[in-house]
Amino acid sequence: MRYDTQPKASHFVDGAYLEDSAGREMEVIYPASGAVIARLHEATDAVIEKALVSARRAQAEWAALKPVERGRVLRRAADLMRERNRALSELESCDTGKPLSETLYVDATSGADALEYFGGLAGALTGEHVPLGADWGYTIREPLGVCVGLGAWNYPTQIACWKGAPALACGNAMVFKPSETTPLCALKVAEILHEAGAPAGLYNVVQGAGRVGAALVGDARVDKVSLTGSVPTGRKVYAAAADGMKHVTMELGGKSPLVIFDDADLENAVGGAILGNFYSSGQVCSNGTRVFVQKGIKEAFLQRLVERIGQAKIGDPMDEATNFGPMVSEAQRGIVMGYIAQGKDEGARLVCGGEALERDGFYVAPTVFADVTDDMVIAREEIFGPVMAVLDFEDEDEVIARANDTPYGLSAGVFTSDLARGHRVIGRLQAGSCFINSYNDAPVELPFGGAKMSGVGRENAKVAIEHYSQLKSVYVRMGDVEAPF
Ligand code: TXE
Repeated sequence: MRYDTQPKASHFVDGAYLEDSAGREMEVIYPASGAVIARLHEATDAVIEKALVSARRAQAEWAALKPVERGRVLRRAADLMRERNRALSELESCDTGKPLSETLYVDATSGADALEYFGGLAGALTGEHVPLGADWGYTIREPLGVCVGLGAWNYPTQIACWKGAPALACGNAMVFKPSETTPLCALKVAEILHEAGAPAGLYNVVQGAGRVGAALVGDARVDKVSLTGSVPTGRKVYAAAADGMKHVTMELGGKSPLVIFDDADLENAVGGAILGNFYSSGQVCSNGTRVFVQKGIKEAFLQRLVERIGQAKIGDPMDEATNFGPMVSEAQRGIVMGYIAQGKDEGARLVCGGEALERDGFYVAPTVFADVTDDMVIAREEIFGPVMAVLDFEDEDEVIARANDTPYGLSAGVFTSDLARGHRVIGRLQAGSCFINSYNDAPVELPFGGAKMSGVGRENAKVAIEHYSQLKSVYVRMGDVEAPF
């Protein structure tokens, strides 16, 4: 590998890289070849302790700054991320296997957007004055304290920033644990924040798997936990956080519906379905993996879909012409291939793909099943790979009921040229992040998060402030106190 992927040390704690080789060794595998590209160590108890102690100390110092000064640090970090976009994108591609044609545009750049947005908001975070007749009250917006971020492996830079930026803007410190599958990128985020002027210890990165995450969540010095991951892990982390009555944000999985009506613009609908199933090789939580297509447009849709999938450039993620890369890991490829076998067994019609590619790395061909029915496992469970399930429908009420018949509620999309119908249908779908004639846009200005089992709370937008701060209310009596005795 011609890129420098071995970090200076495994962790970034108290403003510097930190190693403790007593921790279990972790290998970082390049998904496009299977080669080991870095060796790290899991955080030991000593590393976790140092991270928490330094976070608490830094948080007090940081919260005492004027909010505009905090914002300036975040905006400087955003500028540094943009200046280094190419190097950060290459690292993201090494860590995840996602092609550079994606990472150059959506990873460090969306991380920078979050730093810029919340950096700009920092100075505007205030309480309010409340008139109470002769008396009055006011509120003070206070940080929560030390926040723990637990990352998934599909967007390691973005997740580190989406959690870190609002946390820091509100005056908190963060201890971030990346996914053990993609541990490299968050270290760069920590480095950049430190260089931009964040005090040592404000944003720490510690490595490890669930054990390290659980140790952080269970620590009494932690005030808030924000997880991006699967529903089973979300359940465990939410329960552990409840024990200490900690605040939580849960960004979990989904099995989202994408509804395509007969009157939809065909090319746009096919484009939306491709974005919602094959971007990042399908490893996106908000993907619209249940594609409900109205009967009148079904054959034309499938034909155009297969033609356009035929134009995918599958290959070396570092070649900028490539637009479809491997699965993140051998394990994930195994999970996806298991679902594909199940789809075949259940009698869904394989329209294209359906196999792992004969080449190095963990590639699975873009796969489409048609004639899928609601009860099939491939229509019910999150696959987290490039597998689209196409289901037929006839009318609006029917498709809404079927689309909502899932424990998940992360996203939903609709394609139609009847805008009144578009809004009406979205209004009735049970999902947090929705799209009309589009799919999978996630600008920092809009809240992102799920309904039902897909999560708790929202990331991004002004509402994220509510999840990283709390209000102190103060009653001020202007006259004498009247007591009963
Ligand atoms: O995620 P996990 P994994 C789905 C996808 C995938 C499956 C498993 O279907 O196949 O999840 O992926 C940490 N206490 N998504 O194993 O297990 C863990 O170390 C504290 C959807 O990567 O949910 C990691 O940092 N922390 C998802 C993070 O939690 C714990 C994106 C997520 O791990 C912990 C990725 C514990 N007990 C996978 N156990 C999405 N919604 O986007 C684990 N962790």
